[in-house]
Amino acid sequence: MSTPRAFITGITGQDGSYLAELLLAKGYEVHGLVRRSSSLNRHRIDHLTHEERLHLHYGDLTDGVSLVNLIHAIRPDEVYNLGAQSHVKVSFEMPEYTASTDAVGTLRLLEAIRAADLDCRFYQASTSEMFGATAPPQSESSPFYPRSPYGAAKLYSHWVTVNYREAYGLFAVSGILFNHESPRRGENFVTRKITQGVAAIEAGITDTLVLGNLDAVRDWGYAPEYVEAMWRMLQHDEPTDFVVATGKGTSVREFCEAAFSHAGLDWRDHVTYDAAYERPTEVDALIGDASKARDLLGWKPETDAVTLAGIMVDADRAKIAHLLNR
Ligand code: NDP
Ligand code: GDR
Repeated sequence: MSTPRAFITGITGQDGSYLAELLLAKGYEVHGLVRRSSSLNRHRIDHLTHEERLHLHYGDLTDGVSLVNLIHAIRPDEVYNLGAQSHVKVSFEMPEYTASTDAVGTLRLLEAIRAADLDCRFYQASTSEMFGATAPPQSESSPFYPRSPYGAAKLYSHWVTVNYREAYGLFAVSGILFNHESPRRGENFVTRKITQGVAAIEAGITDTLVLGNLDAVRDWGYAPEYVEAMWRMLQHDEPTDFVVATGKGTSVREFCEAAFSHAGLDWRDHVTYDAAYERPTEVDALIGDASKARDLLGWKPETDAVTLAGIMVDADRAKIAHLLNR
């Protein structure tokens, strides 16, 4: 059997880096899309760049020509579309760019696959943000009600993925993933902001952490487990969409409490509020029902939010200790 070939957009992001690791370990040839920037931004995959089976290509989801050329040249067996402007609050400040990347970008990629007449499997990184105002628990059959330009853009991509499956028979699936975190999480998402804050407070670098809405409830899982679910979706015998979640809701306040107490600190002594971190429309509560993934893919989460907070605090502590050289 020939070496399977995967193409990942968003390979420099949290999920892309874990997925690249997983696929390389499974023997894949992995091709990743990287964006040109004035200084290199590949710290999450630096440890993989010695791999002979890893190939990085310049391109952008807003540049259809680059996608057409790459898909034509690589001829992947599996495409994972993880690239996105993924910050909900930023999407209110950059709605048009968010739509171009997170909505039309998916269409551009699907059209590139169609133009190349490829028999390949396609994974779309859909999100619990598409449920938005719909009350939990949310499953594959819950109604969508996005509450941000990000959620609305992702909803377009979700439906266009379904449509390409139905219209052209493409093996295209949408993974509706609930929040998942790790030590590689971007610093301006709330979990990482909290765990970095805890490590900095403990090291005496700062004394306060400024946050917005503490009442929001999210279903936080561990990112390495979630990329395994993505891969399983593309190995399934039929293309169908899946919710991936832990099924347990935790408020931002509770996550704070867990992270601070892991370091022997009381969050109430350090956390202050700034309305600047609120969103024009908030998503109050997301808690997923992943029974379908459990039943059809044999996937189940292993790490709960409190354990996750501990893993992330320990990683941020180690980073600070390394920086301070102690
Ligand atoms: P990150 O923000 O960590 O990574 C996003 C990736 O997309 C980066 O590699 C980034 O490149 C790339 N990217 C951004 N804009 C473009 C563009 N215009 N063209 C090409 N690539 C681009 O996200 P995550 O890894 O956390 O998430 C992966 C995907 O899953 C995203 O689509 C996200 O919306 C979705 N998702 C994430 C969830 C989560 O909880 N993490 C939950 C549900 C869905 P660069 O490094 O150059 O910025
Ligand atoms: P989310 O993640 O919007 O759920 O999107 P984020 O961590 O940004 O926010 C979670 C909740 O925390 C509240 N919050 C704050 N958020 C940030 N970023 N910074 C703060 O200081 C702060 N204070 C309180 C927010 O209001 C919100 O309620 C993530 C992204 O990964 C998306 O790409 C993905 O699709 C969804 O998860 C599922």
